[in-house]
Amino acid sequence: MSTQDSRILSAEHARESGVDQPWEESNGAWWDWYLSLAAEDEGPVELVHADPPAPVEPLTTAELEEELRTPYGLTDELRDRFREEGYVKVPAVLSPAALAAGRLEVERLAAAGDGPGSSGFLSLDMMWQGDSEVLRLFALSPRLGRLAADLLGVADARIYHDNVLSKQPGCGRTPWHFDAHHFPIASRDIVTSWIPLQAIPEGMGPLAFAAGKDTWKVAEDVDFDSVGTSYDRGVAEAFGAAGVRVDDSPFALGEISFHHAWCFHYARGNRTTQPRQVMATTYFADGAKLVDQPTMVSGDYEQFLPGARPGEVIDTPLNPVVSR
Ligand SMILES: O=C(O)CCC(=O)C(=O)O
Repeated sequence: MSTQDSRILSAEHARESGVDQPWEESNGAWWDWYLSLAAEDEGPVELVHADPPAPVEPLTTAELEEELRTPYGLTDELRDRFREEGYVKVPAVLSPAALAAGRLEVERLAAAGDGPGSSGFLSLDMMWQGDSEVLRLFALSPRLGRLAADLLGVADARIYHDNVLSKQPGCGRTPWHFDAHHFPIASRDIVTSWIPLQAIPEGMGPLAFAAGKDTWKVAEDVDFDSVGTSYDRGVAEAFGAAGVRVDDSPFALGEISFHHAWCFHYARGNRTTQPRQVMATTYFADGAKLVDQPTMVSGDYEQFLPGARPGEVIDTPLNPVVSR
């Protein structure tokens, strides 16, 4: 698919290039649209051979539950880094055997479904509501939920949604964006954990972050473009001109990142022969409200916050507290 292809939007959405309208299609279609807003990666497009992750005996469900329940022990240095930079990469959060259990499950579910959309990006969301005990344990993990609450500096965190983000070999860039743009939650206390299920070398498209808690202001005046790549290019130019530090470093096995909802991030395409398998879970502060007017950029939010009412505190059965 051409990255300029605006046919991914329905006729009505394409006619109106504004975003003040609800998203009317599936979450998978939302990702296909979103990736169509990315400019092409620079450099060669040939795929580089990568071996599958080395086989590791996965944890049993009971062992996984224990690991995902046990607190991590966040250091002040990592917490302060998150608050200064808007993101942090936390080392050795999960064991290779826990990640192996997650990866096996993601591969099973990816094979069972309809496969990735036209972009080569497979997004499976709300997996904790499905039949997978393993993905439920990851999504509702107190270890991860407590890390989210402590980084945000709030008493408790609720889950907004979980996602499997499988970027197939050859899938292009994820464009520059910040999540607050598409989260319909009226709070600054929102964070996403990004959990690679294998090490992610540079060529596989590690999530990359614009450092600095106020860096979003640098791109504040770039107009959002719902049909072309000008927003992605405009944000990159604004950051380049302002000398913003971009952290596009690889992820070691077990390392996971947390990015604040106002932290700009993007990911290069996957130029390797292996799928880039990731889980991502978004958390928000207990007590936060739904915004007054969700838009199409909010995606299929009613799936994630069923029954939540504009302007009211979010407290639905699909958004339990996960920090304890
Ligand atoms: O995995 C990707 O390429 C993008 C993920 C992302 O933007 C996010 O988790 O906030």
